[in-house]
Amino acid sequence: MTVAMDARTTQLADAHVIRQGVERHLKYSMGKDPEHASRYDWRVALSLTLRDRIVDPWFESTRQTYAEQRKRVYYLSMEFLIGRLIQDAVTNLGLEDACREALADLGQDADLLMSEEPDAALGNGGLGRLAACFLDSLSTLGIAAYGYGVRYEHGLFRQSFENGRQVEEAEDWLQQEHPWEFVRPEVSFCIGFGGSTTTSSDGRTTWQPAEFVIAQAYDTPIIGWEGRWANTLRLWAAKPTTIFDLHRFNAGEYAAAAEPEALARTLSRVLYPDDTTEQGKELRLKQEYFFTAASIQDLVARFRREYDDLRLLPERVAIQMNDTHPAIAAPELVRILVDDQGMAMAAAIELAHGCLAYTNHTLLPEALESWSVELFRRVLPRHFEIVQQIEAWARARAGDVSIIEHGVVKMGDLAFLASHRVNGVSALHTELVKRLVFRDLHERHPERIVNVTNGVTPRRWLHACNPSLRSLINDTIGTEWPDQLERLDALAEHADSEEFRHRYGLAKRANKARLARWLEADGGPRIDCDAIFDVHIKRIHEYKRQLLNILETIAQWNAIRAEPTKDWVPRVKIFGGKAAPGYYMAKQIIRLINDVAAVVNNDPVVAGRLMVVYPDNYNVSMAEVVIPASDLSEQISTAGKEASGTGNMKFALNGAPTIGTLDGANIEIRDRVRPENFFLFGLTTDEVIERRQQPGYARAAIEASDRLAHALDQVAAGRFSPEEPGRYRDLVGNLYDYDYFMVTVDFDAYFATQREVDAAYRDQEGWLRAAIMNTARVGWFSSDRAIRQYATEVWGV
Ligand code: 26Q
Repeated sequence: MTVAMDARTTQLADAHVIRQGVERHLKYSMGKDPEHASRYDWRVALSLTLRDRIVDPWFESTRQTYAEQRKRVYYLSMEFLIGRLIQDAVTNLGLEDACREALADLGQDADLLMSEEPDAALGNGGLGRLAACFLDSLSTLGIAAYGYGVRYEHGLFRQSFENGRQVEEAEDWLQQEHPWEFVRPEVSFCIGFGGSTTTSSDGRTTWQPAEFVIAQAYDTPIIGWEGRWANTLRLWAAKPTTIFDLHRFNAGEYAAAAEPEALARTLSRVLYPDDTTEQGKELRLKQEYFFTAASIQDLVARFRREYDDLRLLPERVAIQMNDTHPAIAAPELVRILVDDQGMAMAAAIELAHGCLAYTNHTLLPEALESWSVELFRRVLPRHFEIVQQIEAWARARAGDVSIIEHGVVKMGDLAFLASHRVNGVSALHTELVKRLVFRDLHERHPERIVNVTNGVTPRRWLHACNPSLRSLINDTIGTEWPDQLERLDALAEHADSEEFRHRYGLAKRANKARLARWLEADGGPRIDCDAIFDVHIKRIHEYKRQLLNILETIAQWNAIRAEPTKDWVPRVKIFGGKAAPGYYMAKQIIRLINDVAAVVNNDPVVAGRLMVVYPDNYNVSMAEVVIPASDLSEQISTAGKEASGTGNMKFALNGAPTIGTLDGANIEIRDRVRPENFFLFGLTTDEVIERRQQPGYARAAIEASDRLAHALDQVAAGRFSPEEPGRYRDLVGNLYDYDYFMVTVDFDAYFATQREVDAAYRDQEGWLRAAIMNTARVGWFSSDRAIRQYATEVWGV
């Protein structure tokens, strides 16, 4: 048989099995006959069918891990932004065509079903999406691993716009059946809070918590590339120890009877919609402890089932803390070893230290977690004592260090000192972590901080989301690249082929048309596919400088109006992103973008040559449509503020050159794609620090730039908010007086670089060449490479 016939036979067989599975689940899991089944029923039946296909490799992976007594990696994260899972399963199992065929036989449209799956949005942004990409790579590489997190009832809020303003609504992904998970009622742990500690005459301390909740496990299998391996994402839901107060119910106090349940459930009810500031203090601390304690207790129990000797822990267990949110893992592990297992304190700390590692994701001082001693002690009295012990242990080794200082517990310092490795997420960020965040600790432990630059999974971020480019790549260099992404390098030589460039251009064009259709269906305006699709999608934050982008838009609008007959390169500015609900400035920026869109998009003089579109509720699924359609990637953070960025990698991979600053992973991307294929502008990190010392730097920058001054005057005077002329007076005033993020200082360079982009885009052949070089040169940014680095440099697996 030929290879092609072989493949066709397999596909037919797969399609047959899928079809049978869907029919069976429709009937026996959903209780529907095909005549009366809704699209929801079909979708869940499909998901269950795919899940069935994952179970065997999942069992096999677990068996192998036990048989070989492998070291396991535990990835603890408050966030897992995994998005939709049907496409993911189909991609990794190689069932794309079979699925489509099976569903067509059943009279169903596979793409439609998949597009109706709700996003699992258990995260805010980069840190949560990174955790999801890492799970994908851990399974692809066949590393025995567990993701541990919280099964939030409500993921990140739904965003809509009312008169341009962000409005938040509770997200409700669990309203519908979530077919991917297995509930594990038998895997539950009792998690305590509050109370006090007592020390007996033999010196043993015990903790008597004042209240308890149950942490119950829900497992989602995570299948790797080609279904070779599967790991588990275990999410904890909070349940009450007593479900219901029957006495109160019988006394007619119906609401009060349900109180124990309501109270416990708040612990896993919502994801904190904030990625900068600490807030909701007590509940947040309890959430962190809740999922971390359950995870540590679970992994120790698993270890105990296999081994008698606790001293083997660091050989068999690696615990990665995704930022400081799970840093309570350190005292919790020590507490279990000392209080439950009877080990000596110093030995226990030593063992914990051998297991733990910590990834830092931020340089923003306001995002570094700290808890007041009063709160910490009240909620976790025993852990407070242990933190003091860890501090003393660290002092004995490294001198005058502190975790508790000025009445607060510094979680970054705790995570650093309790870990044997600490890593930054890009080369620059790692250097800045050494220089700024942990300067003193780094001097004392110069070997501890290492760099592991982030990565993204090419399965989701190229193979699945960009079918047109995927087939071109397959035709050109073969199909081995999804788990060996550096093979994309072989595309570079094809950049010289006119034929290849043409086909690459057609793929991009198809994606742009797909986005244009999606936008219109979403209620957005019709956009011109000949225009540059210039995309800025990420959380809204002052340091990410969406304000710089919209001010440049205004300046360009002015330029077009001044010379309406000139041959302008058409551009569509696409924004996407949510602001933390309490972040006033970020919300003002959202409103300004929407206000500018209303004016610019309806200006007959501009006639569609410049448009601003801002679809609401940006999420993973939107990114999957937008990124493949992008021509230009906006990565314009103030230098020194974006730890890494991962969107930057996804854009480059999908053939959108970057306009950006020397910040985070941009620097490494530029090194690889080469400077001529990257639009660089702006102050460097050191220049930013220096400029801040100069009094009146913002005012000076504004006075030196007519373009900027004019745009700011328009905003301040209400040109985009005629019904409320003073709406943006604060926003503009703040720029004059306190432009901390250097929007004014970088404005002229940004504007000029955007004009270079225009010129470059006019030369379509040159542009395509640059786009191809971006795809070809960023294979290194696969999360497989990042995970390999963690495996050797951090975990020792
Ligand atoms: C802390 C306390 C209370 C409430 C919320 C938080 C909180 C929540 C989320 C603090 C930080 C975050 C998220 C941070 C984050 O996403 N950081 C991003 O991490 C990416 C992965 O490393 C990087 O690429 C980005 O540069 C970084 O901004």
